[in-house]
Amino acid sequence: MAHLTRLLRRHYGPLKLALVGVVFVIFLFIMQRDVSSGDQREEPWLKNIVDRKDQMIDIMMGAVNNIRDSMPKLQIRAPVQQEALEQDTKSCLPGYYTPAELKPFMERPPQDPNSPGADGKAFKKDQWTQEETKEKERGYEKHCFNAYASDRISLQRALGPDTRPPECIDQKFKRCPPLPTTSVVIVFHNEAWSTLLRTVFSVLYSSPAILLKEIILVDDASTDDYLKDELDSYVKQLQIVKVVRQLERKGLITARLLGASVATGDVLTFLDAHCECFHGWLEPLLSRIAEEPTAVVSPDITTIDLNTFEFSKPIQYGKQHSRGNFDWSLTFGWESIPQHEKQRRKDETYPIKTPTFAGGLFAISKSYFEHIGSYDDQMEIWGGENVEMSFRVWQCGGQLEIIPCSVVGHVFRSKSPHTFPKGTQVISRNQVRLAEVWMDDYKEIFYRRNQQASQMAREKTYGDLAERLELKERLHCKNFTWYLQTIYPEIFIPDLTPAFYGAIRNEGAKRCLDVGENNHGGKPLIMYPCHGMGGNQVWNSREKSSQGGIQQSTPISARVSVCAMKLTLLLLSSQALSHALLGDWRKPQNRFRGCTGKDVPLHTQKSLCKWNCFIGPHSMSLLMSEHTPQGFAFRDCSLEVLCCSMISGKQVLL
Ligand SMILES: [Mn+2]
Repeated sequence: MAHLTRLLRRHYGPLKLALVGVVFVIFLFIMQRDVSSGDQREEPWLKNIVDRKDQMIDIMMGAVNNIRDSMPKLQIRAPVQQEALEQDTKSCLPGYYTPAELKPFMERPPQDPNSPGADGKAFKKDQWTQEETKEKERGYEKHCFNAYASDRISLQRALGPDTRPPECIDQKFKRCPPLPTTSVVIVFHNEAWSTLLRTVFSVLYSSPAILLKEIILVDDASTDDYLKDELDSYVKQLQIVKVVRQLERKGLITARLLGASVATGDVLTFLDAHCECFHGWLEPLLSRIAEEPTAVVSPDITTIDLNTFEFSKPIQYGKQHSRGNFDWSLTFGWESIPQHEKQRRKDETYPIKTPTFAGGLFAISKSYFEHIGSYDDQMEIWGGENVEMSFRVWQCGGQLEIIPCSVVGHVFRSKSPHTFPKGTQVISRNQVRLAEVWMDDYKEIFYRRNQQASQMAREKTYGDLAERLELKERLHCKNFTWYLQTIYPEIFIPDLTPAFYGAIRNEGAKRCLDVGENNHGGKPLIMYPCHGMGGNQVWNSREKSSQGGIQQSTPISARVSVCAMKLTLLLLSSQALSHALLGDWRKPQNRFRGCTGKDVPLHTQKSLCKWNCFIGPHSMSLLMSEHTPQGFAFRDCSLEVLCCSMISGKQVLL
């Protein structure tokens, strides 16, 4: 038996293995018969039987493990996990890192509490000479933030005491598996000297020396002289800071790929060029990646005021967190985290799952970054890459998280100071690329909202997608329905194939019915100049309906009949709309009426253009915007003339 065990514990080729298997089954059969025949025996034998059973289980377990080990691996896992395992065996002391072990790469010099912006406070100045005002204005013009203030705040400024929640401050990090090292990659283009260097110093002063492999500054073809030789020689003194340069302006995506290609750390940490890192920002990010190598983690991004450079410090208790989302224009946004996610988190050290991420500041295992397809390198300049990566990471088996104990400040600007060398259509192009690869049929909802994108998709001018589609195939990524249902079930999904959609234009005023800003239902609608870009002016019919009449119409009456059809649809779909929403609009007195006060028979096409507006508290439209799950009530006569026509819809020919 021992001989057999020894045999089984060694590795075998498939043939030998099969042979061993057969022998083993026969052996089991004999043993089993032996054991069951023993069942009838008397007491003294019982112990013997139990022993034999134990032995048999041992042998079986040994054999099972042995066979499993010798099987070819059917699934390809992220290579990073194996690397992490290797590290485990290399050097893994028990217990937790001590503060001494995690001491920063550089010690901050003593701070003058009265210096401008000290401890993260706001820069203040009351008296301005003409010269200073000019300088300030130039700064705003060039950088879209107060560079005058930034230039006067110490590059080494500290951010005051650690104000994070206590569990963040007290968080300990296991030595095993060890925290991975990181390369911090910072892309810049004509960045102000002071913001760029303050970012660098901030990393050096707040990142443990044993974890910070290097800082890589990637110059995306800056044109300012001070960012050339002067920068090169300045960072030499900082030892682990290097500059790599992209000679042609290709944008953030290729610049990051260039940075990643020269990085030597286990983890890539991407930062913007105008950031400041708070106490203990790095360890929680790296610790989460050590624990879950497929996690793509963002810090909690706090605001550095663009006017005063005041750093908004974290609060100890009761912080209301946000997570990333997107709308059907594929624009990234923030929202409060839903109740179920709040309940899952026991304290602030728990990550927050997020459907999308801002994409400016995050950390990812370098090998996982490569495994998951880094970036779509045919995306240009900027825009859409964060949403692309969000969908890709989730759909292909990773996770996107915000780590609240990691706090990094960022100067949020209200507009971009940079030019788009090929115009802003590159954003649409990037978005079409991501929609085509990751969104399946849901891409149509996006195309309805973005005419430019829709045209690119039709004309196939978005470049070659073969590599990205191949990646999706190779990684066995899940579809977009799965993403929506599992990762972002809270999202409102408009009809995939509405009977009608488009803008609703007031023919007299040439203005369009518009959802208005930040209107997620409940606010009145507005009339706004028609921009033809979709966005807040996209309306869908709520239900599919095969209404006739349009084809036979002359262009003018077609316009009218669309209105008629919408209203007819309203009647038809009334069962589908909730009563709360509808009120009692079906009562004759609550039907649409002209401003003359006369009832307008809904089926009379001719009379529609005489309408001035919809009135009455329960006047409803069956149309819904793509923003909100509910139809809107036209409550207000000031909506101007609503003799409308659908424009830019697929089935409406005007
Ligand atoms: Mn930025």
